[in-house]
Amino acid sequence: MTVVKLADQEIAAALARLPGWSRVDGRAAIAKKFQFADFNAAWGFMARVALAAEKQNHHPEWFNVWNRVEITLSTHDAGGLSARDVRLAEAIEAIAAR
Ligand code: H2B
Repeated sequence: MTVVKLADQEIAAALARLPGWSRVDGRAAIAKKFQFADFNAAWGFMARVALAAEKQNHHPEWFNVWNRVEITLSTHDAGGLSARDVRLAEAIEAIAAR
């Protein structure tokens, strides 16, 4: 399925509404580092994000060490950033804010 890539301006507009998210150097991706009280909280967050990702059929690249979770979003089907990354980032923000 063809996925439409976002233009630079659209990415900038989306990032303005997504605090803490920024473009990744050297690749078409956005990323954010989250920190929680402990592993239990980080894992609970990851479990919720995993369910949202599966629902959206759009999946994060992520890295966890104890209470830290680093998330990178990119659309490999598009070879760039798409509205799917923005939608998942918005869902992740809603989960983190709970
Ligand atoms: N996740 C991400 N991050 N990018 C994709 O292009 C993507 C995905 N594509 N999850 C989906 C699954 C695709 O590979 C399946 C076949 O629908």
